[in-house]
Amino acid sequence: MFEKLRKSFQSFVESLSTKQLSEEELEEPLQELLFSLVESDVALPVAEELIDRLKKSLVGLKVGRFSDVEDVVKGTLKKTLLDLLRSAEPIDFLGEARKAKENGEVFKVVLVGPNGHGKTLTAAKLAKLLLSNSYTTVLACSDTFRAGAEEQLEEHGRKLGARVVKHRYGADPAAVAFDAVSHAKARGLHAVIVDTAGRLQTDRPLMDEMRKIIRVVTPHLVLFVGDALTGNDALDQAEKFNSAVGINGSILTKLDADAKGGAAVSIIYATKKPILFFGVGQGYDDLIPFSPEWLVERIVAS
Ligand SMILES: Nc1nc2c(ncn2[C@@H]2O[C@H](COP(=O)(O)OP(=O)(O)OP(=O)(O)O)[C@@H](O)[C@H]2O)c(=O)[nH]1
Ligand SMILES: [Mg+2]
Repeated sequence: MFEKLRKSFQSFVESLSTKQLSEEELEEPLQELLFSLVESDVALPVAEELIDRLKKSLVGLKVGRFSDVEDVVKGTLKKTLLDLLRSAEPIDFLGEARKAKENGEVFKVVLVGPNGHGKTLTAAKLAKLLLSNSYTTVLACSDTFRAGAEEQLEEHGRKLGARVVKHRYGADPAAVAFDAVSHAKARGLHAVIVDTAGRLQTDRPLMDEMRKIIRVVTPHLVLFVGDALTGNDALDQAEKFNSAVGINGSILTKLDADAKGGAAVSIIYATKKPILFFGVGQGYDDLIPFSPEWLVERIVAS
């Protein structure tokens, strides 16, 4: 995870050595950092913004006689990254579940995203998280489109001990979601996670279908599930889904297989919506709650 990004920042820090940083001295290392960030899947406008902010904080910075240039540059780098990552208000997933419960509501979450990025497995991971925090949870199979989707979710439900609501293939996905919510209400269950069909952001009828699900369910959270391995593509899709259906935040999957890590930084900055979790494997517990501090500690080595 994040090896490439961490290396980019480390090389930048090591390239600066003088006690007072001038614009000329910074020029080349900043350019290097820019290229290296883009290679690590940080989207160009995001990388440029970061470089710009870094330059503003570093030019003319006088490093005290007894302090280490490396520490000072690292500190500035961390602060700049944190500011960038904090441009989105964080969402506490379990906190939202608790609030819904206190209000006597079923906690409703809809997962959206392109096909294959990890929605179904993430739905199961979220159900596991809720179940282990004593929230009884229903999984709604609103993917009535892809062959095998229902069996896949049912298998997860069986392993987790969560009820799965489904209709026949080809049925209206919004009706499935609605049924799942009614079922939860009728039985006093706490949460519903709606798994939807993977779709391309350009696919209008499917986007309309997604809007219908959201209109019918009125979810507390609509979360975009994006595959970190697809880099800038995940970012592009997150932006498109956000403008098409409106998302509250993202979950970035397959971080365990992604050595670059730039998508995480970009997705927050570009959507101005927080990341709630990182998916880091195929097990139900391979879900890490996200915080800007956690990410910065990993990409700027102490
Ligand atoms: N290594 C790893 N694999 C993951 C992660 N999340 C999902 N996967 C795998 O990615 C593949 C696709 O995941 P799904 O959950 O089926 O993706 P989906 O978005 O529901 O796909 P569609 O239903 O076709 O749209 C599966 O093989 C998952 O096991 C993760 O965090 N790490
Ligand atoms: Mg799926």
